[in-house]
Amino acid sequence: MQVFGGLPSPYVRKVALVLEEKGLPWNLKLLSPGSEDAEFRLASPFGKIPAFIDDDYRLADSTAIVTYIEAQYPEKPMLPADPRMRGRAMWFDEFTDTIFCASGLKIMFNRVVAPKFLKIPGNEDIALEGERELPRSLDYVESVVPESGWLLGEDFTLADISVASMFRTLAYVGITPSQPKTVAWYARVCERPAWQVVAEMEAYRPAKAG
Ligand SMILES: N[C@@H](CCC(=O)N[C@@H](CS)C(=O)NCC(=O)O)C(=O)O
Repeated sequence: MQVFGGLPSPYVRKVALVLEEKGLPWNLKLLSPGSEDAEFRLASPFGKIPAFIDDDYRLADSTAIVTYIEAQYPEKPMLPADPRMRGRAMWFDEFTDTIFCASGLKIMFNRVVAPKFLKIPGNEDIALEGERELPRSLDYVESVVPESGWLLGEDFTLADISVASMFRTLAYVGITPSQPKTVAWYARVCERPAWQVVAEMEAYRPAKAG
């Protein structure tokens, strides 16, 4: 299996973590959003990362990719079988993609991706807007994260992967979890072997990254 993109993206890292947790063989083709790489564009018609290939099957969007991986390779499930728990897992994934990432990536894009990776100026007004929006997501996570175990209980799932992946991306802009239950949960995530494999693959290591 091949994943296209860069691991600083919370969406790309999410897919990488699911593949590693499941122990599936995969490799990363490093490229930026909008790349004209032909294989990438066949899988990602709008040029967004991640994109994904499994044999002759191509797909874009982290949630779509994870849904495929889970259905095709059901061992070591990352999505619960129980309907209510599965719905809850998808809620955490969706919350992260559309609320947590929406504010966090305003900061990440304008302070790191644009100036350091794309060599174009970032927009500090948008970064500041992201900073103003971010606390509601951080407070929400603290309100739902358990004292022990994982977001859905005993099983480590996509819910933990999605939320933790965005925290890892925030480390690039110097933001680390600060609320006690979130700090402890994130530390537990960072101890997982799959997390450490993917963290090792990330070339850029912020000082306080997990
Ligand atoms: N919902 C998509 C979001 C993917 C996404 O927006 N990726 C960003 C990088 S973090 C991107 O490719 N941005 C370029 C663009 O929007 O054109 C997913 O879950 O994969």
